[in-house]
Amino acid sequence: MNVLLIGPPGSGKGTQGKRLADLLGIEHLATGDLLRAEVDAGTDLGREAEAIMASGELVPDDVILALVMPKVRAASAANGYLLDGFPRSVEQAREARRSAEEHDATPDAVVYLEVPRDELKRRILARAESEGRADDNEETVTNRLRVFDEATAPLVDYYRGRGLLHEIDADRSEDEVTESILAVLPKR
Ligand code: B4P
Repeated sequence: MNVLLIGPPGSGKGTQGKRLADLLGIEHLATGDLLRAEVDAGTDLGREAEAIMASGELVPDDVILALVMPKVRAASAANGYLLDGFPRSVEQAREARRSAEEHDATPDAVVYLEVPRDELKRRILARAESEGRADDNEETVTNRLRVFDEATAPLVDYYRGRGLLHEIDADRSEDEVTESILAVLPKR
């Protein structure tokens, strides 16, 4: 099964992505984690992405697509993928669809995690205390939420129009959110 997990920063994509991929036996591909690994490894791509991520803007589409699409195709040819944090814009979604259709790797479902704004900020600032991620601070969070509203939120209508969207109330415990997602995924 191939699943896309989208939602604003702090909505629980990383948390649910790991759980669902384990439970479903599919590969967890998180574009944020892939980018942070490139930054840590000091690659050319990592150097290009580092400042962009620290400001809360989106890394350019060509960079993300080159990083993620080969992994998407390989995972789809195996047991499937849980893609967390991608696509981040309608342009990324269109490009990904073109490539996925050629390789029979299109998503079976899209899950959108909904959480009120004040709870998103609370979660991210709580993580700032424990993990110290470069983009988890008050100023960058405000920009990440603005970028989400402008670039990523239009994906909700895009996928609703394609009949793939499941909207989940993610302002609940991690276990409740996981259960709700499992309940809406197509049965295999
Ligand atoms: P990401 O790593 O995807 O960061 P994120 O949106 O903040 O989500 P994350 O998965 O970390 O947080 P989550 O909601 O799980 O991206 C970072 C940056 O990389 C972007 O700003 C961008 O620059 C770049 N990037 C990534 N993908 C890109 C793309 N496709 N195109 C361009 N650029 C891209 O969790 C947040 C916190 O909430 C956690 O501490 C968690 O413990 C907590 N939490 C989760 N569920 C909870 C619950 N039910 N109750 C209470 N707390 C919960």
